[in-house]
Parts: sequence; C-alpha cells; structure tokens
Amino acid sequence: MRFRNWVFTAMMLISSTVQAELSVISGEVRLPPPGTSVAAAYLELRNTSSVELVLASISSSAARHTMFHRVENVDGVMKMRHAENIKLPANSTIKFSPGALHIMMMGVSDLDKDSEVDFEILFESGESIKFLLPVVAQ
Ligand SMILES: [Cu+2]
Repeated sequence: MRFRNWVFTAMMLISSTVQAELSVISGEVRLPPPGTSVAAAYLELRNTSSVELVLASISSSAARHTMFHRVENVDGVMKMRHAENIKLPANSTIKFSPGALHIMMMGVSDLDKDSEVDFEILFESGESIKFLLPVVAQ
C-alpha cells in the first residue's frame, strides 16, 4: 500500500511569463493515530522546467495549518524546524520523506484511510500547484 504508485502531472497555474511544469511523482498522507490532530505528508516533486522554483508555502483544506518542516540535529537531539525558501532547481526532483524534509499538518480533522487530501503549494514566483495525495495507514 505504502508504495502504491501515484502518478499524475499537474500543470501550474500560470501567472508569469514562465510556463513552468511540475510533476507530483508520488506522495501520501500518513493517517495519524486516533486522537491525534497532527499528520505528516511525504511527496516527491519534479521540476521539468528550465527555471529554479522556490517553494514559499503549502496549504490544505484538511488542516488548520500546513507547513514545510525539516528535521535537524540540534546538539544530538532531532528537532523539527519550519523550512523556508526550499529551492527546486531546474530539471530536478525534491523528496519530502520521514526524518528529513516533510510536510506537517496541524489541526487535521477526521482523515479517512484511502481518502484523498487536497494541497496547494505556492511558489515565490506567485505561481501555484494543486494536487491530491492519498491517505494511507501508518
Ligand atoms: Cu514536522
């Protein structure tokens, strides 16, 4: 289940002269334990355009607040920090995965296994991409 292929391509909403293209290669939202309102999502994003993209923010209607986090080793303790200015160079792939860069959803309500959650990533350029990720059991 976890490695089910989830392949689709999303065209960016064009608001500038650059017709950038992005593909969500794979991704999932991990179903949080019962009584927990925080969920993590993982994703692989490919930039097939010839320009670097900078990820500014992410949102989802399934959570009160969604943000990019990275895991850092602070004096031997692993801590999650808000990740800003995540760069996605031209013709490259970025991976959000457990223990590294990931998507944090705070205040999630009633996620159902095998349902889909909507996301929108906003780029510094003002462009954005919308996509769905499946909810999978941990
Ligand atoms: Cu986190």
